Amino acid sequence: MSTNPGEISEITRKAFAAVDDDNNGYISYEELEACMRNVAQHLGTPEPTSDAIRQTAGALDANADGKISLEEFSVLVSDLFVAIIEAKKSD
Ligand SMILES: [Ca+2]
Ligand SMILES: [Ca+2]
Repeated sequence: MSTNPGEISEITRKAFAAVDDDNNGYISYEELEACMRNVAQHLGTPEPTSDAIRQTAGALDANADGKISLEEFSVLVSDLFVAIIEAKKSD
């Protein structure tokens, strides 16, 4: 998998648009919750608790305005990529 910055920002934009259900340019806590529950269902893992969702939302919402911007969301995606790359290294 290639991970050049252009591709990462493209993936970030697509992922953000997928989670931003009402297309208002921000991910609300409710949209994040729906996304996390969906992902858990797809992976067959237990649904995240309300606490886990609040924690994730709070961690992403860097300026604490109650919504997650593309900029804030991109931090999560970059972290995911770093985690994937690190995991590959240890293979
Ligand atoms: Ca939204
Ligand atoms: Ca925010």
